[in-house]
Order: sequence, then structure tokens, then C-alpha cells
Amino acid sequence: MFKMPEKERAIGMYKKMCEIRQYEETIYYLFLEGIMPGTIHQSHGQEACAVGMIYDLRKEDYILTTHRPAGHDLAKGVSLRSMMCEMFGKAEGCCKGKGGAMHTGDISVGAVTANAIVGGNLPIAAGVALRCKMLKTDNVAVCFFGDGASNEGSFHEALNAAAVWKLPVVYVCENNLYSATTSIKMTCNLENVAADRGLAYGIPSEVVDGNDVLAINEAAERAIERARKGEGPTILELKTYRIGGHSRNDACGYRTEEEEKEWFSRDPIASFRARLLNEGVASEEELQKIEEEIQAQIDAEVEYAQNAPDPEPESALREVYWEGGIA
Ligand SMILES: Cc1ncc(C[n+]2csc(CCOP(=O)(O)OP(=O)(O)O)c2C)c(N)n1
Repeated sequence: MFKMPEKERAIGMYKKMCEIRQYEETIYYLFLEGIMPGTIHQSHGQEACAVGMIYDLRKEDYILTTHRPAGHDLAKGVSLRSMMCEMFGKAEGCCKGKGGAMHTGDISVGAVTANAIVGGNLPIAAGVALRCKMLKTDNVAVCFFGDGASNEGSFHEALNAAAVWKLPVVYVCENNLYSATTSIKMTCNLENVAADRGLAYGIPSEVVDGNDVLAINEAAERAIERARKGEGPTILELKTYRIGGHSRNDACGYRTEEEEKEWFSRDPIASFRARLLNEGVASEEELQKIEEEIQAQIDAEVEYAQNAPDPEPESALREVYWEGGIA
């Protein structure tokens, strides 16, 4: 078992995981009630991956995320308000209401706008890392992707370039066993779909329990340190499971009850909560207070976002690509 850090740090990690879970759950119910339009891909069950990897990054470091971006963005410091306003398509949204659920981000805190093209962010991460290197900073890029993305050509091209140029990038595969509704067993003959492939490119890798925030945080420290020291990329494969469906309309009929039961019993937040209590780091009352305060803040942001101004119609073509160029 990984060593519990001192209280402030442990509670800090717990709070961030709860913020992500409660933010996504609140959005889920808003969708079910028909209050929020569009679709959503959520990271219930994968919160430890975001928090363990990002907790010790600097503001000047970068993250690159996917169609499932909320947890990563919140962990990197994109504000709850700008995330919520983005979900409601409002002008104060982190992408001015033009991005929606799959395209959140805020470059001012190092969260590169999410890329919903599976595997699309891997070469961009290499580019971001190349920039960090050419500017002679010791900042790093951390790139998240799913097991499905490891079968895309862009994965292989990006990893090869990152290895050859010794780029300061950490590639993080959140292996939740499914690429949308397809089991990874049907699409890849390897046990560790990202980590085992590191060998082909001369990139060191680690396989980590993706539901243990402390295990992830320790592996992150090693990989980030390597990148900062100019020793090149690392692949981390975090074994995890999404508790909810792939997207809003997915009833998960392709998973067995036994599999779900086994993984749900390893919920990363419930497990960490139990450790905080068992090891006397915090009391039940303290944890409940934290959870209630987070929910109150999220509810206040929902209220704020619903009443926030819509974008001006004239702004529709600003800061987006269109056939006439950049308006
Ligand atoms: C290039 C591309 N192909 C297909 C899709 C449709 N699609 C969206 S998410 C997804 C599954 C991706 O699986 P994985 O990379 O394992 O990530 P996860 O959904 O498990 O987080 C697919 C096929 C897409 N967005 N982009």
C-alpha cells in the first residue's frame, strides 16, 4: 500500500477528486432533466488518474486531454465557473461557449483545449513538448489518452518522434478496458496496450493501478522528473474503469455484471475516503463538510451559468476556423 502523505496534501487530493465527481454528477442530472443540451463523455471512476498525474504539475506545465476532459481540466486549474458556463454555451465559458463538453480548456493555466479526435492530441503533445524544449524551459507536457487511442497511427508517430527528440512529455494511457463499446481484447493482442508498445520506440513505461491516487502520484513524480531533466518521454498505463457509460446514451450492455461489481468495489474515491478514515487522517464529519461545501459551490456555479449572458451573435465566427479564414 502506498504511503499516506501528510494531511493537507491527502485532503487536497481528496477534495479535487470529489470536485470532479460532483461536477460530473451534477452535469449528468442536468442532462437527464433536459436542462443541458448536447452530449457528455464523463470520467466517473477515473478521477484518481487526473488528480494523481496533475496534482504536482506547475501552472507552466501543459496537459492535453481527450473527449473526456472535465477531470483533467479541473485538476489543472480550469475554474469551475468557466467550465460550467462552457457547458451552458455562455460567453464566460472557457471557450466562450463555442466548445461545449468535449472542447474545454484554458491555456492560461496550461490546459490545452481538449481534442475529441481519438489519438489527435498525441502529436500535438509532442509539439507542445518540443516548444518547451526549444525555449529551454524545464516545463513538461502530460498527454492523456484512452486504450482505444493506442491503436491509432498518430500514437505511433507521436511516440517515435518524442523518443527520437527526447521530448519532455509523459504519455498517460487511461486503460478503462473499452474503446467506446468495444473491449480492448478485440482490438489489441497485448496485455498492456500502451506500456508494452514503449519497447518498440525505446520509451520506458510503467503499469500502475489507475484507481489508486497515491500509486499514480508516485509514478507521475518519476516520469515528470525524467522529462524535466531532459531524459525524454515515459509511458504510464493506468488500469482503471469507467463507472458510467461511454457517453450519455450508453447503458453498458457489453459489460458483465461480475466485471462491473468487481470494479465498482474499487471506486477510487470511496477507497481513498476509507483510507482517510481508517488511518485517522480525517473524521467522517470533516469529510462530509468538504463534500457539502464542494456541492454548494457547484450548485452556485450552475445558478450563475444559467443566468450568465449568451455570446453576442457577432462573435460566432470569431476565434474559429471557417472557409474564409480566421474571422
Ligand atoms: C479518430 C476518431 N475515431 C473515432 C471517434 C469516435 N470515438 C469517440 S470516443 C471513441 C472511443 C475512444 O476510446 P478510448 O481511446 O479507449 O477512450 P475512452 O473513451 O475509453 O476514454 C471513439 C471511437 C473519434 N472521436 N475520433
